[in-house]
Amino acid sequence: MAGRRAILAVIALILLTEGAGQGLREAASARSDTLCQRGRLNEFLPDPRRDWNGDGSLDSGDDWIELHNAGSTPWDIGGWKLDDSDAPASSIPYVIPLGTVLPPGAYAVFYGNVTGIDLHRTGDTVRLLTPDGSLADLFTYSVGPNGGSYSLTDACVWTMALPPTPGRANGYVKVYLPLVQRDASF
Ligand SMILES: [Ca+2]
Ligand SMILES: [Ca+2]
Ligand SMILES: [Ca+2]
Repeated sequence: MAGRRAILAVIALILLTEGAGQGLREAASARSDTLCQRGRLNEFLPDPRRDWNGDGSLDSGDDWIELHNAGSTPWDIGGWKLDDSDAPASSIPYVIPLGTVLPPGAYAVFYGNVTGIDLHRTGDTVRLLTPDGSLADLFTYSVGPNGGSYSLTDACVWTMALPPTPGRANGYVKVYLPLVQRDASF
């Protein structure tokens, strides 16, 4: 064959979240359908290994918490609060600015440099509180995800098995590998 060279492949690696229910490293808590179908904690990253907030430094400011409006109506999160463990020495809750509204299907990410919340690397509790301080959602973890995030799957189960996706749907993303030209003789 001329040149004995061939374009071997364009590989579209598409891993879909539908399979996320299998092989989870941690399925810490299944949650009620009611909670999963409305506004909720959706993902968080407690042990950053990169400059997630893009401010040029790597520190606890790169922790982040993601909220998601899984409901069908706008979610006014102004006045709602984010916090870590409610232990006495804990930081005070972060109050989401008034006027913050998440449309249906939207995501919002709150970084540690804004919230002042430094989630513990090896274990902590992430809490979402209503404006009156009532507990709306929480997740407690005892194993650090080593630079990764805890994500809520489509099956509404927390897992460490998915890559971090701040501001986007949880799950694997489409990765298109470049054209590869190789000598077909080997
Ligand atoms: Ca940073
Ligand atoms: Ca942290
Ligand atoms: Ca996400």
